[in-house]
Amino acid sequence: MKLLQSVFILFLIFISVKGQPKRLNPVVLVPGDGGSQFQAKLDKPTTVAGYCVKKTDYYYDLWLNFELLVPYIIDCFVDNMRLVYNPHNRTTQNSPGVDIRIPGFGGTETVEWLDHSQISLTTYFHNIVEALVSMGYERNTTIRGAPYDFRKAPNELGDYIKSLQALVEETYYTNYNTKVVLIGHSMGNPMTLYLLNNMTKAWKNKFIQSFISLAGVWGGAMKPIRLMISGDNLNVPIVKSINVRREQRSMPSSAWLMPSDEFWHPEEVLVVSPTRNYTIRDIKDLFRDINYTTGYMMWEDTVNLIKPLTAPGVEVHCLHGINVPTPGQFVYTNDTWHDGFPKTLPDDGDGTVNLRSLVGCLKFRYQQPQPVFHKVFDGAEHMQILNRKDVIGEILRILSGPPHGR
Ligand SMILES: *[C@@H]1O[C@H](CO)[C@@H](O)[C@H](O)[C@H]1NC(C)=O
Ligand SMILES: *[C@@H]1O[C@H](CO)[C@@H](O)[C@H](O)[C@H]1NC(C)=O
Ligand SMILES: *[C@@H]1O[C@H](CO)[C@@H](O)[C@H](O)[C@H]1NC(C)=O
Ligand SMILES: *[C@@H]1O[C@H](CO)[C@@H](O)[C@H](O)[C@H]1NC(C)=O
Ligand SMILES: *[C@@H]1O[C@H](CO)[C@@H](O)[C@H](O)[C@H]1NC(C)=O
Ligand SMILES: CC(=O)N[C@H]1CO[C@H](CO)[C@@H](O)[C@@H]1O
Repeated sequence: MKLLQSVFILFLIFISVKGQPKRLNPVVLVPGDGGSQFQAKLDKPTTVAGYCVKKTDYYYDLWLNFELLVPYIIDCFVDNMRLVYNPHNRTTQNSPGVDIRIPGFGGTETVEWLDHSQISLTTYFHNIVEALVSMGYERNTTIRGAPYDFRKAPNELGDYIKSLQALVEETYYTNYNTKVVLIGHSMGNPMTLYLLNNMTKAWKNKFIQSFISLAGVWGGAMKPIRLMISGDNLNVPIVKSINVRREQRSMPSSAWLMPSDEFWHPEEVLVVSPTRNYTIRDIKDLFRDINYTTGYMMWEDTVNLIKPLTAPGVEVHCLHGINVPTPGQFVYTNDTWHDGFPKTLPDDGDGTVNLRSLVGCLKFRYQQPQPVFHKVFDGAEHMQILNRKDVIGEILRILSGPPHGR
């Protein structure tokens, strides 16, 4: 009798454990600068060269498409990808006659690869997604992607921020009211912070499990300053920096990612020109002296979007690299000022973002009751951090932690 009872109780326990499988917290991926695919359709009034296509009756891959980055053709690409700033209403528009769309919102495909051909050179969140799938996650249901027009900053991405909020809510509900983990990379982190700073405590408690930030740009970086002054070929050797500058400096996101005076000392020299030095207080003079006052207006539009840096009010896992030489100061000579490539003095960081900005998440520790975990990966370069086994292992560990959030 006693034995039968025990067996019955065991049976009941078995049923209840089986009936309530541990639910994985669904994940929403928020990509960084350059981390979303773009498609374009053209009906242009003019082109920059005779060999540029003027009209298409279909959408084609604009970013990332290596075929468009070869010499000469890249001039067409730059003209199609650039934004036009309107100083009266302080907003940007696509280049005349260029219709842009960002495919795949909600799915993972267009943030797993930057290029349709899905060659390994352009994997983005792919290795992380593959690892999640191997632990039981499923693309498009428990892993979602939130691509966006990375040329713009949150002041012009109101619709995107709303869609991101809606995606989090939808993902929560379609996964039996299970809280969502946000994973951001690079600029995707200040973007996510912008959303979270704008949501109520009640909303965050209901929908958000945690926020995993990879290589977060919490206080800007030096690299966008060089990009604004003289362009940046993004290490694609066949591309000349000056040829892509027109497009790069037209992006409000480039202005948004410039160094923050919360992280750079007012006396520190950021740029040396043949005639003077520029510090964080000289941004206005800098843009005047390089004859790009539009850049200054975009800087004004974006400088306070996440400043003062304010904790997201959710559990944070802050992961980033260290010990990779990262642009620290730019020295221009008469020969290079301001259309040539400067001598670049190194700072610590992940190759793209300066260390002081990467560790900006530590400020959250004193601002919120939720824990802020911090893990640094030696030599994890800004893009490679998405492919590193130790980083992916850490993400899996966080996601398989104790189940909560129901
Ligand atoms: C800003 O002005 C331009 C040019 O007049 C116009 O096309 C655009 O729609 C305006 N943008 C907004 C957000 O009002
Ligand atoms: C995810 O959704 C996209 C479009 O929304 C689709 O192309 C893709 O095949 C889907 N992937 C899976 C694994 O269902
Ligand atoms: C500019 O900055 C450099 C490096 O910090 C310094 O050596 C130099 O004296 C400064 N020049 C001027 C004109 O302030
Ligand atoms: C400054 O930029 C304007 C507009 O882009 C251009 O017309 C002008 O020639 C430039 N001036 C100098 C000194 O480069
Ligand atoms: C750079 O140009 C300025 C102004 O043209 C000149 O005064 C200075 O001597 C030049 N410096 C060098 C190192 O050539
Ligand atoms: C809670 C909160 O701050 N909500 C704001 C988020 O942003 C929208 C649009 O800017 C505002 O209308 C909300 O009040």
